Amino acid sequence: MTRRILLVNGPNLNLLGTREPAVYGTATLVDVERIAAEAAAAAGFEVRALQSNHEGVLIDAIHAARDDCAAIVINPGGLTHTSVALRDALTGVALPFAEVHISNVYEREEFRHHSYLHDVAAVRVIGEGVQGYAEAVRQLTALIP
Ligand code: CA2
Repeated sequence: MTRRILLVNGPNLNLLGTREPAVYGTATLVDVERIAAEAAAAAGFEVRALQSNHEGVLIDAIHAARDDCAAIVINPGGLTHTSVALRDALTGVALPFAEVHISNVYEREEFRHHSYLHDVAAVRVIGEGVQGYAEAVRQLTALIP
């Protein structure tokens, strides 16, 4: 099995560290990708990281992961609460995946309480800040033989 994880960050997560520090902290997307890569390396995996503001780009990357990744860590951003297509892509490739949210979505607006991924994610890490990406990598890699 390929020892590689696809790390996917969805819409607006390129803004990390530039706005809304009270909600999302001060770490940047580059920091997030480093945190995930370090956790993965400790478990013997490498990371391929992608951020996009475009749903179709995310879906294409998930499809491509079928060929050379063992698992996916994804923070779908606002698509969490809206996208059947993203759910279908993730279930379609049948790779185990972790759903990560930096903020505690259950303590925020009602519309953030529903996730289209909640029942198909192998791992969910919610409200642990950017270190949640490391936790997601640890829990997910522990599931891979
Ligand atoms: O808490 C999370 O990680 C979210 O997935 C982030 C999404 C939000 O729509 C989800 O409900 C929860 C939003 C990502 C936007 O990120 C920003 C970061 C800094 C400044 C502005 C937006």
